[in-house]
Amino acid sequence: MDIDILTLFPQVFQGVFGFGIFQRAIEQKLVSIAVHNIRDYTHDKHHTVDDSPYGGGAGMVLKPDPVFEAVESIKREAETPVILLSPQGRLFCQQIARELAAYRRLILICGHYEGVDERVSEHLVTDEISIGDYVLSGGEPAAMVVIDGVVRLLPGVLGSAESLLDDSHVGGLLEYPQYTRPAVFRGWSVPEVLLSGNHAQIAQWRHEQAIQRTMKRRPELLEKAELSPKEKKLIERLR
Ligand code: J9Q
Repeated sequence: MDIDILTLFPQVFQGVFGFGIFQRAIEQKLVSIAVHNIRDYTHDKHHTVDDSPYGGGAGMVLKPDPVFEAVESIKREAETPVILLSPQGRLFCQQIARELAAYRRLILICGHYEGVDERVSEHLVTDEISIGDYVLSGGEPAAMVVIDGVVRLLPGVLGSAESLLDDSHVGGLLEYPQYTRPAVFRGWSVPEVLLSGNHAQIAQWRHEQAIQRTMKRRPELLEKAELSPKEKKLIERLR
């Protein structure tokens, strides 16, 4: 997959993709990431990228022309999504990550905190994505989140063990608690059942923990989760 990032702050991405799964994926040519400075697509002496809003008000708005020119400079197929990261977008989730992972190429535009000329959203962008309801100073951290979520789904990026683990997450429940050595740390013991060697009992305990945790911390996830009749009974019992 080829990913193009359009930003006013290309330095922010320096080094971000140099570690872990990204580094491997890039080395294996499974992904290629190009960062473009929107300012390079201005033509005036001062390389102006933003201006005050028509109608008045505080702050600056990202001008449309350099953004259009930057996108148009990228060779792309007609179906390539042009994605604006903005608080007005649809909320990023695993389903959207899967959807985006199916494309050959993605173009991501990092907006300004103060806003982007609406003609960019209306006539250039094909998809607008938000990573949640909080204020960021720009779309850059949101682009990193989306890229992380998408790249790990590309064939060959994760090892088979990690992929297997990943599949189990998609059931819609939170994870059960994990422990590693030592069995007693500062007086806090690992739950007895995990040391028992009884794999059926361990699996059942983990499943109960996942359901209990989800009930307590993210009850709205349970509403959407695909649950077996057995699981529904268990929830009733735990309630
Ligand atoms: C560009 N707050 O916030 C949440 N998802 C994206 C954003 C965002 C923001 C400001 C500028 C994107």
